[in-house]
Amino acid sequence: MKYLTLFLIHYSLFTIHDSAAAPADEQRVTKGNASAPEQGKRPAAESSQGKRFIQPNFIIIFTDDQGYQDLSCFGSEDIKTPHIDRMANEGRMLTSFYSANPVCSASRAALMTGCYPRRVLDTRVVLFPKDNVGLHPGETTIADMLKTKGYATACVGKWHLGHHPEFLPTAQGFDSYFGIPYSNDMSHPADAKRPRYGKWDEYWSKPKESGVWKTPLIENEKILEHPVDQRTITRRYTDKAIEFIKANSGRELAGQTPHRPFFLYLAHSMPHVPLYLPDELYNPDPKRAYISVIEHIDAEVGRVLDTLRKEGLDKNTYVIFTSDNGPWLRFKHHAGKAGPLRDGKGSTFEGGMRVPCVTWAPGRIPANSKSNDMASTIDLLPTIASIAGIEPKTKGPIDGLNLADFLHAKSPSPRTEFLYYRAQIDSIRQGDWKLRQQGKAHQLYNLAEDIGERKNLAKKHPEKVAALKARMEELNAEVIAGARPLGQLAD
Ligand SMILES: [Ca+2]
Repeated sequence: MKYLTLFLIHYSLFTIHDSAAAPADEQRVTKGNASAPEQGKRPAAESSQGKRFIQPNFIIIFTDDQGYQDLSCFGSEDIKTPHIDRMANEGRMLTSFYSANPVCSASRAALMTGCYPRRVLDTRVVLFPKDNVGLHPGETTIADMLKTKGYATACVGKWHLGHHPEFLPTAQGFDSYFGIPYSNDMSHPADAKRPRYGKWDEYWSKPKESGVWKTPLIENEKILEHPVDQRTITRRYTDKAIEFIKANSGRELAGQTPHRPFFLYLAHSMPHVPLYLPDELYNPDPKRAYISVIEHIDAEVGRVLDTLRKEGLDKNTYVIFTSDNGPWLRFKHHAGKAGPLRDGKGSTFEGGMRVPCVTWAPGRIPANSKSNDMASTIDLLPTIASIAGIEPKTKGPIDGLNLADFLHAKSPSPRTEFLYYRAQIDSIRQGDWKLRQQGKAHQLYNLAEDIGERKNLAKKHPEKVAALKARMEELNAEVIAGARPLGQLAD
């Protein structure tokens, strides 16, 4: 059997490390909800003040290559996103929110583990169908963590942390998986020849030929459809997500669905190229391709939010909408925009990693609020842990910080520093200052005054450059010293 040995090793054999702070809302959490709930009962506990603590649900909606400006509420001039805008009106927009890498796999590893990708994915940033590696199954993902508290967990959409069964979501804490295992421009290894790259107008003109991209659709560990019909995939992800929400809603009316808190990771595979839409939404004008795809995603996000409202879950569910990295600018109207930020996907300028972020939990997260404090996808694991009343037992140290009070607008963000990695580190932000190191050259920007990173102040402030460089090296050395192995298939 080819299956790797590491897959058989139980998590508890690894060093256990308490990495996050105790729950922020102590008075609402008691020992009574420490064990997994019985099937059919929503875990609840009496606090010392007699308030009942209902385990909240969590949904992360993660899009692919969506730019900082690609929502109306983030300033888009041509895309209309009424559903996500409503979410922002009812919730909190974070305008200095960072993905932890400017490309797919590394960004997702960071989101799932609360770690800079250099700590958990080595120097790999994008995994390909020929690769025999993945995120180590011994890592603690958000799903693993929530399972310790009896959560139902589902991953719907693009995974991209290893496509072999040993690395798929069902090996990483998710009860179920429905989605594509890598990007929608990658083919199953049996179809090694990839269509000519970059002819996006041509592909857009032939929507019925979406099958030229031989990307498989996987259910749990098995291929369900190959190639996946990319025209309908965004909608089918949503259908699966809604099915999962309803199955765990605990709706009294039906009396049949079990009461169970849930975690849904809904990772749309677009607007990564190639772009496709359901037939009835198709517009032959290629200049409308990207715009229409985002508007379609927005409508589908609206369906998820409407389901929460209809099922009476809107007061007890956190929804976080964000993107895995900036827009792939060289593909023009098949890509988004990061204005007013500089550059896009693949870059450690702000446009590559600062992404739109809208958080929503009516009655918990204040409505119509906004913050420009620094925060990152790596902070979501400890934040969710805190809100759920869990002290995460991760495989080793993590880099994320607990943002629960910040999300609830009770305190500023505790994040005052952030490291920017591609395969290796090259930048640091500390407060308003950002240092980029490119070979021997340095670029120093004050983001409060120069969000577009146009005015290099390195020569003017050599002492600042030296201090930030030293700090970047110090923090990076900690990450590298604590780096953990990538998951490898046995020979
Ligand atoms: Ca991406």
